[in-house]
Amino acid sequence: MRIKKTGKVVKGLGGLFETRVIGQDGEVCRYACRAKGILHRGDAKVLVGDNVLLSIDESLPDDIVLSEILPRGNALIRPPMANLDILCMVVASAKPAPVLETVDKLLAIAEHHGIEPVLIFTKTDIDPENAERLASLYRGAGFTVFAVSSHLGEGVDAVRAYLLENLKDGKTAAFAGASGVGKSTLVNRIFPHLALATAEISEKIERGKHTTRHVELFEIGEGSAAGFLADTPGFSLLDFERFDFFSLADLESTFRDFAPYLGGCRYSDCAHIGEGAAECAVARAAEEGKLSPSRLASYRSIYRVLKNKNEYK
Ligand SMILES: Nc1nc2c(ncn2[C@@H]2O[C@H](COP(=O)(O)OP(=O)(O)O)[C@@H](O)[C@H]2O)c(=O)[nH]1
Ligand SMILES: [Mg+2]
Ligand SMILES: [Zn+2]
Repeated sequence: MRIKKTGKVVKGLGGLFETRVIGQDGEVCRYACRAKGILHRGDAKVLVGDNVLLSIDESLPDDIVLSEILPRGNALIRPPMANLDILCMVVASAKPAPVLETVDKLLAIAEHHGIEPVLIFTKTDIDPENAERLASLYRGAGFTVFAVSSHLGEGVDAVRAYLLENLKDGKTAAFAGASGVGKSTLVNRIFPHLALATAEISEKIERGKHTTRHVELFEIGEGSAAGFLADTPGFSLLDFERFDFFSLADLESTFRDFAPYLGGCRYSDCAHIGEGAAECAVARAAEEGKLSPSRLASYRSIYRVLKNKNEYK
C-alpha cells in the first residue's frame, strides 16, 4: 500500500530532493526522495519552496517518490525558488559597486510576482555615505530598507527582528543579490547556528569565491509555526539576460514609486519613455525631485529590453 503525505522541498541536489514533512503528532521529519520523471523538465521542474505530495510505500519506507507539485503561489527563475513571500535584495554599498539597474530589475520581478521586496545595503563600514544615499533613495521610493555592516554588527539586529516578525507559519524569504555582496555573511551573523560557508572560509579551503552553490531553505522557528529563510548563490549579470520578463503593459505597475503619477500624463497610453515633463507626469515628478532619476532610468532601460524582446518574438 502506498500512502500520500504533503511536504515542502527545502533542498535539491543532484536529482535528490530533501522534503520536510509535519506528521500528525506535529513532529517534523525530513525525507530524501527522487521526483517522478515528468517533474524534471521545464515549468514542471521541482523547485526549492515547492509544496509537494510524497508517495510512500508502507512496506518499503525507503521507497519515497515525489509525485506531484501542489499549486504554486509564484516561481522565480533567479533565484530558482517557488512560493516566496519576501525577497531580500542584498546590495553592497561598495565592493562590489552597486548596479542600480540590476537592483531595480529584481525589484520589478518581485513586485510582478506579488513578492514583498526588501532592500538590505551591506558593507556600510566601507562606504557609509553611499550606504546612506542608497538607503534614503529606496526608502523614499516606498521600500522597507535596512543598512548593515556584518563586520561591525551594525544594523544586524533590525534585520533579525524583521525576519523573526515576518517569517512565521510557513512564510518564506530569500536573500538574493550579486556574488560577494555579503549574503551568507549576513545570514550567519543573524542566525549563527546555521554556520553557512562564506567567501572567507572558502579561500582557506581553496574552493574559489562562489561558495553558496545551491538554494536551501533554513527553518526559522519550530514545527508548523516555523518560517523559512533561503541563502542563494549570487548571480552574474549574464543571468539577467535569460530572465523571463513579463509584458510591457505590466511594467509600470511594478514601479511602486510611479503609482501617484500614473494617469496624470497628457496621453492615456503614455509609456513614460521619452516624453517631456509637460506631457508626462512621471518625467515631471523626476524633474521636480519627487522621483529618483535612477529609478526612471531603470524603468526606461527595462522597457527597451522588453520592447525588443516582443518585436523579435
Ligand atoms: N567590509 C565588509 N566586508 C563584508 C561584510 N559582509 C561581508 N563581507 C565580505 O564580503 C565577502 C563576501 O561575503 P559572502 O557572505 O560570501 O558573500 P555572498 O556571495 O553574497 O554570500 C567576504 O570576504 C566577506 O567577509 C561587511 O559588512 N563589511
Ligand atoms: Mg554566499
Ligand atoms: Zn508618462
